[in-house]
Amino acid sequence: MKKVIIVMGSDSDLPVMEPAMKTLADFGVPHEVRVISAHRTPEEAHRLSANARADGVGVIIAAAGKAAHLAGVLAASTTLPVIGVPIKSSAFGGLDSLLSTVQMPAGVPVATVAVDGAQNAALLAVQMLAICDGQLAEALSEHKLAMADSVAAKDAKVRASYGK
Ligand code: RP5
Repeated sequence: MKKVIIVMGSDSDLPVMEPAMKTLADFGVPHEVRVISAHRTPEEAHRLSANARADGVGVIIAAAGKAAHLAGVLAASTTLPVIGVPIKSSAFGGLDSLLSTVQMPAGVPVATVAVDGAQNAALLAVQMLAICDGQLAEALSEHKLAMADSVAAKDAKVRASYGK
């Protein structure tokens, strides 16, 4: 199976991104985690991205905050899908990160999830890998059923408390 690489602009992004690691582990998807900055280590960002396909990577997840150019910079040097996670910042609550990540020029797409949307980034990566992997697709179906069961259980509890 191809692996997923999670790249963060700083180790300060790690607490937000931990659900992504957990989700990939839950689906048995091999993954690596790196701290590489579009601004502080731009050469390493280019090197990782340019070599990612040859290194067995299927999807890149890039998380960054503030002037969050990491996902776009990685997308510039690869034809692999890049999923961007805008990290909530203190000054603008993540709107700065969201716009920096999502507003890519035509020709270089970044699939941007919600601010701090680490779990959805991982699920989207799994869904991309599942295009050509029946077992992974089956695991995703089971995950959806489990989510529906959990909502049904909450519904039953609320109805029992408040009637109807
Ligand atoms: C971004 O700046 C990082 O992705 C992080 O979200 C933010 C702050 O980084 P640190 O100053 O905590 O290293 O590049």
